[in-house]
Amino acid sequence: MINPFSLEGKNAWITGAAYGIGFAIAKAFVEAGAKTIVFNVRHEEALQKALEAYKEAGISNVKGYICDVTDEGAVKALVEKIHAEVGNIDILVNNAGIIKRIPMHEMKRSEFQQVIDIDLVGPYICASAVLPEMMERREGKIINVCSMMSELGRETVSAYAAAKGGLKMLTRNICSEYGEYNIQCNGIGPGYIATPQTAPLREPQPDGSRHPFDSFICAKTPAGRWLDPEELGGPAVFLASHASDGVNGHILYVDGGILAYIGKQPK
Ligand code: NAP
Ligand code: GCO
Repeated sequence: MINPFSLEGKNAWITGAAYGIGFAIAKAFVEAGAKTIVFNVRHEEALQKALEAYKEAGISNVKGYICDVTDEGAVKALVEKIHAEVGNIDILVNNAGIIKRIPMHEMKRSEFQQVIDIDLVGPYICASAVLPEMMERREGKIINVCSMMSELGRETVSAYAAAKGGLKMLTRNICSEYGEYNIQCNGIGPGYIATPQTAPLREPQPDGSRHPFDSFICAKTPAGRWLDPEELGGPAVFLASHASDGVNGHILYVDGGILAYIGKQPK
């Protein structure tokens, strides 16, 4: 009896998986039997640090490369290198992303563009690079890391929300255009996760009190807490495995119920 959730023999490329959500997804994939994890970062120092972290986590079937997801030539070269050194790319997780928290009317065009380039154009570049081989093999999994901001807005994150909203529709369009090749493209929509990206929103105030945003998010989450990156592992394994072969164009929100909840009434 084949376990539909197994990733045995599968190679997964998780962009930006040096730490945070991508690193947690990589660990979950390895636990599900993945053959090789590939990740990419922008700088040598981050690469060495990440390889150390994988080693400390007991993960040896991992290869790291330097590649900026916005650099089309570098991405195409990386995909060729992965094919030569690792083999097929069975699973692509478009995880790499940044956020800039600046009031829109104060945000420079270049700042807005940088978020769009990394969070939306990057996934387009990486997916376009892996699709030809997946089409040839008539099999593949693409998982785009979306966000609460694929559905909701908030002050200061206009570029990020525009990118993540676009990423939701890019996910649906890849599903529509490539489903006939037995390629499933889905999104995973984390809620508020405790990673370096959200650290500024959780830092205690100078007087030692809780960051107001920390209290706000806990009031907006039914469980009253931030989620851990590891809580994304199971849903990501599901979307990467044959268990989800019938799921396509779906955004699987892993938000602890934020999107379903009006928020805890202040006492
Ligand atoms: P993170 O801790 O900031 O990690 C982001 C990773 O992406 C880092 O390894 C970073 O490497 C890499 N990266 C950034 N720009 C890159 C580029 N141009 N090329 C290659 N790698 C690049 O973020 P995270 O919290 O783990 O978030 C991961 C993904 O989940 C992002 O897409 C984020 O938008 C999304 N997300 C996060 C949350 C949350 O609450 N944390 C919730 C929903 C969605 P460097 O060290 O080079 O910057
Ligand atoms: C923010 C946070 C969020 C999270 C995540 C929510 O400033 O509101 O950074 O954007 O990163 O995307 O799902």
